Amino acid sequence: MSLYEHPYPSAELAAKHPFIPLDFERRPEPEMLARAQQLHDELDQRRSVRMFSPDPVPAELIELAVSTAATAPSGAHKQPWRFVAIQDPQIKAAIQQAAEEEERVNYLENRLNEEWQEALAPLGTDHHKEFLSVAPWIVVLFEERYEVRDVDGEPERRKNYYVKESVGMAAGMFITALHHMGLATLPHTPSPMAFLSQVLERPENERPFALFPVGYPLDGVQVPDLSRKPLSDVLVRVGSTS
Ligand code: IYR
Repeated sequence: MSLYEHPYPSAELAAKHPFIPLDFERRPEPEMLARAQQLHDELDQRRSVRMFSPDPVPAELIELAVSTAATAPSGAHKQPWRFVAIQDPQIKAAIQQAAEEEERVNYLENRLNEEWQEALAPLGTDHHKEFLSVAPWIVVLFEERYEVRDVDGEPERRKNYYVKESVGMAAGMFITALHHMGLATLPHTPSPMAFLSQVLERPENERPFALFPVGYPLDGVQVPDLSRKPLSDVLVRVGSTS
């Protein structure tokens, strides 16, 4: 079989799951380098912020960020993600209250062990989470552990694959999309997060993965003076080079 033929062994399967030509443009290497450098420099500017401006952000921008995140690859193309976007001040306040209660136990009743507290010290975090009601949007990302399909009027469970990996990749693309359009966020994982399912009335097959306040950074906000690991600490090359 040549590369250009359909990979399925039978015409029946090929008809059921058709393939189409890939839309892909090869670029000259100098252009590739310039684009790669530009994206790197842009993303290197990204910082998580914990203080937001209350200025409104149009829903269309949130929709575009979610659409971009939903281009992520996923196990067996199951797309096991659900983004819940909240603007309603009452729901945001309810989320803040529940998150702060969980984090109060973490920080003040030592549910975070000593090593963890030490790791968090440079970030200056505590159990107060004002950003949850100040930011104009909260987006909660849920992972769909399984799919519920209607089969002849009966709900049937279909397993999703590599759910955490898939949803993690979508989360990264969501953060990238927000930064690229000029918005800030903070991946927040109030722990435990089960209260989000109740407050947002999500079904049994969905589990909270992470929560993102989204908005503009508060004017004059400061961020921890952090540096990123150098390439030599994050990239290992093995074997001979060509
Ligand atoms: N979820 C807690 C603790 C926390 C954990 C990590 I990992 C951070 O990078 C920051 C905070 C909280 O949000 O306070």
